[in-house]
Amino acid sequence: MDIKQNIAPVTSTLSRRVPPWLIFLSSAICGTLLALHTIMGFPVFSMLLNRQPVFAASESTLCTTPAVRQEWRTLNNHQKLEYIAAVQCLHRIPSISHLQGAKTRFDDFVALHVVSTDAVHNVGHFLPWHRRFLNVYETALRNECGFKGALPYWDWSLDVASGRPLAESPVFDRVFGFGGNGADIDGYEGSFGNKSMLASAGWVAPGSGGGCVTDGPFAQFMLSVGPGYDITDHCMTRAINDNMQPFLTPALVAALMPLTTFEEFRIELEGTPVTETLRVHDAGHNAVDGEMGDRYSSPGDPLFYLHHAFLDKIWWDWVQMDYSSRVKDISGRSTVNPPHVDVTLDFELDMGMLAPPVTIREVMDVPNQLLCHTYE
Ligand SMILES: [Cu+2]
Repeated sequence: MDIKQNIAPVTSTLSRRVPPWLIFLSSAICGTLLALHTIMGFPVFSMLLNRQPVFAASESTLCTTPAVRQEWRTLNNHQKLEYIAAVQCLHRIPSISHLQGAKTRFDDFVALHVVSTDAVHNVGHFLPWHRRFLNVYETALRNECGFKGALPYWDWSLDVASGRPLAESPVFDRVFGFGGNGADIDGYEGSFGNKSMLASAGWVAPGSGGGCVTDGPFAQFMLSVGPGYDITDHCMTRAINDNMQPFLTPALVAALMPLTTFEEFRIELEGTPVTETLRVHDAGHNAVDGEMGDRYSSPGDPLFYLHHAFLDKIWWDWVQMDYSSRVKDISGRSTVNPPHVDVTLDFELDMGMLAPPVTIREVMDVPNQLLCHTYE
């Protein structure tokens, strides 16, 4: 077929119908825009073409180079300090969540967890909700605090395997970590909301400390939300507990991998009160204790994100062992109290004012467009 013959009549018809003054005017406008674009480096054309809101645009960017989430002790000192600085930055900038008590962007995440706790624990979407929660936190560190790296994780089973006290873990380093234990409180008996959990687990004795963290980059770190449902200005506390070590062994992590259904996996990972004794999720919280042992306000300790990133990695490792079936496997009740249904891939994960809701389906595969990270 002769292409020229097909195009020629269209062009000539156009030039016959459009008056010359309109062609002149259009080229003048286009020329001005082009000049602005090239001289000022101003994205005139993209501004005119891009009608998407900023948030949606940044979220729909294709995942070409996923952020590699690494274990804390494998980061070099420079990377560790950059991450710590980004968390401190989030703690300086003002809240946007409109959630009660939240003063800073860091508080926003604590406050969202507090109001969501009863809806997102001991349910089928426990792992997907926390995966999205970490994703929104990591995005805030990057977009609002200029963080270039990936959210690190804390593999506490390495500390248990070392045979050393947990307080000697690199995550508790005073310079290249999150600081050490809380100040000693005489007769410390475990933090708010924690005693009944410990009792139902056959009473694991509490650790030491219990007061404010007094050293490292988060010494006297002030929180506005928590403990529990309270809205109080208080310091971040810790009570590192070596009695949790038997619940955090490498063998226990390995024992999760052969479980064949998501239903067994999620229950075995999350722990009490659905299980009778502690599992890696709740034992990890209670090993740091203080703020981290608080069911509601645990994200007040920056270590929350490293602990949950490791739980998220364990889930992803489990999926990869039988990818084609496990990447679609989701189950569990939608609410703790009846009436409840079983969650499906269409179930929505609510992030309040912090980010748009996404479905469980959108967070099942790692890395994908939305999450854009992977684990090392
Ligand atoms: Cu949680």
